[in-house]
Amino acid sequence: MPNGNRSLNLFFSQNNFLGSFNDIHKIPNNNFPECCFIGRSNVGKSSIINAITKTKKLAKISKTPGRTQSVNLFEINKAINIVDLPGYGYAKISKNIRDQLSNLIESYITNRENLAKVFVLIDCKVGIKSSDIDIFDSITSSNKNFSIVLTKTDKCSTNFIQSQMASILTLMKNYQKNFMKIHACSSKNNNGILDIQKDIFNLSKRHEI
Ligand SMILES: Nc1nc2c(ncn2[C@@H]2O[C@H](COP(=O)(O)OP(=O)(O)O)[C@@H](O)[C@H]2O)c(=O)[nH]1
Ligand SMILES: [Mg+2]
Repeated sequence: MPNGNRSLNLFFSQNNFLGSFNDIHKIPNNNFPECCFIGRSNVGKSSIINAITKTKKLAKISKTPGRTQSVNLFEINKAINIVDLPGYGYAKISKNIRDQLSNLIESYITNRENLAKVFVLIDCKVGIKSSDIDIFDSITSSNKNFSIVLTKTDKCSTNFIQSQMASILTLMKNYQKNFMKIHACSSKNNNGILDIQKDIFNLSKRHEI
């Protein structure tokens, strides 16, 4: 399927930024299924949303970790929402703000009714940290589904990517009920982005019925 991604790129290019929100009760509800991207600061959340939607405009790529401190909502093709969540685990912001952000993330995951899937981003080189485990636990206690996305694979060898995936899959045995899949991708060379686009597209179809 050499041009298999052309129609998906077209699908994702129909997108709208609906706004940034600091209070989960203020996020508008258009009743489309929603997926969100979450992960430690600097893991590549904004870059991956840009890569998926094939635009540089949508998510502001911050070179300063911890800068994105609100919930950013995008609507794709009047069919599905994508959410860019604030990063966690960034040591250089005050404990007060860190607590506020983790409350915002937790409250979003727990209360957002149309949230169909959480993509937890893990930097391939860095691997899983305890703050990621806290997120897996929050997601599973809210009984939401999640997939893991290994990011920045352009910086790692194929062998390293394989071994990182294998060790994460071992850990995921503890999360069998809610863990769906592991993706490996790079927003720099676009490897693996098509796979994530397909996943999100399927999510929008499943909820049309
Ligand atoms: N090499 C490489 N760098 C990346 C990739 N994705 C993001 N980055 C870089 O990592 C930094 C943080 O990315 P960003 O998307 O802002 O991360 P966020 O804080 O999670 O939103 C930026 O300097 C990006 O250019 C990738 O796939 N490969
Ligand atoms: Mg960001």
